Amino acid sequence: MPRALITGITGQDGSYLAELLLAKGYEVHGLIRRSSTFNTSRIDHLYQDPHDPTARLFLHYGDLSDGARLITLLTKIDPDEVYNLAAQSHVRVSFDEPEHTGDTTGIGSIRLLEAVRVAGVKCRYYQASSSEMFGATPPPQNEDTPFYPRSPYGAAKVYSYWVTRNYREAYGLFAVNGILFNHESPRRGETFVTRKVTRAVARIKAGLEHDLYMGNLDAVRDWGYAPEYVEGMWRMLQADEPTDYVLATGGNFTVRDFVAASFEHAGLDWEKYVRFDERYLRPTEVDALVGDASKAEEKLGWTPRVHTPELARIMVDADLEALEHEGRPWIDRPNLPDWKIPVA
Ligand code: NAP
Ligand code: F7E
Repeated sequence: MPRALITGITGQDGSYLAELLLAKGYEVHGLIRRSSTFNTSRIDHLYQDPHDPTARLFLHYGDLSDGARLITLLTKIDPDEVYNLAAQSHVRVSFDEPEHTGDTTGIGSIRLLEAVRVAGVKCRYYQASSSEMFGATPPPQNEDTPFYPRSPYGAAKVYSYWVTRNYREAYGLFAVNGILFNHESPRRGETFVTRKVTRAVARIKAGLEHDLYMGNLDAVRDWGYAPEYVEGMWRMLQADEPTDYVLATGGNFTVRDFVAASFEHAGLDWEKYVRFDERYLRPTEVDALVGDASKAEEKLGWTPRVHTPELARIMVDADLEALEHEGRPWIDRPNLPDWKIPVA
């Protein structure tokens, strides 16, 4: 049975990747951070009692800031595949917490690579690189496009990209960078622009909110569907040779387009609800990211099926449905674990 370690398993991508690998018959190990509240809501549906002899999902406390712990875990788990998805992943927040972002999103990767090397583990390694590394370089962007990061987050990802390549060249590690363009889903964090919008649409439709405050509506992005992108990550580690790939849809939409499509899907006129607030602007913006994923298509047979307009509809529908269930989860979702059932 192949064994995988996922850092960032509690995040959007980590949860979909865990699902995919379990469905493929893997034993899956996930790194989770200690938190004073539960932080596993995206993977609770996958939880298995570790006392069950058929259990294939195991969670371990750890943090990318703790290199010694990473060595201990790599030695103990001895994985065939390591997916490094953990990061402080919010671009705007990286301007508020630049040092922390550098420590986790940047140095965290070399701590993990060193743990792989020092533990002597023979595994394949995936690094979650980002289109934010292209920053100010105009689209379309592919694997040969020069990097010009525009945030502490983008700069930290460039560092992680290069150390991943360096461990491939220096130590012969099967290490790849997936340079992924924005990918979203109903599990997207609530402060990224797509989810912020679709969640607000549902709440406005339900009469719970009226105004939605936003920043730069002119930014152009190429938004794809996260479950398809994690499948691309897996394909990268099954290839014959380690190399780096862009995953993107090639679509070209402004934030305003996404807002308009989402409100329209719920039968609302966005201009009646959306307001401007400068707090959502970034000191330096990335104006346009549009990817060219032809290498992944040619070498991995990877092609995205869900494009941005359909993605907006999927996310609005999911947020409308979640809101419908929010008030009475114990009736509509009888299989919820009992610690999630609100006290009446
Ligand atoms: P996400 O939802 O923000 O998840 C980030 C994960 O990292 C969470 O599980 C988080 O744990 C964990 N984490 C944060 N700091 C950590 C630390 N110091 N030690 C251990 N774990 C830590 O991000 P995502 O959207 O799934 O993205 C996955 C990866 O792909 C990230 O590296 C992101 O930067 C990169 N990426 C994302 C996109 C995109 O469009 N989604 C595009 C390109 C690249 P908690 O749950 O405890 O916070
Ligand atoms: O912003 C604009 C904002 O925060 C998208 C991360 O997954 O993808 C993501 O980074 C755009 C930007 O994502 C608001 O200025 C306008 O131009 O959803 P976002 P991001 O910065 O593109 C890359 C590939 C990653 O690697 C990252 O981890 O939307 N925008 N108004 C806004 N953005 C937010 N968050 N909130 C607003 O109110």
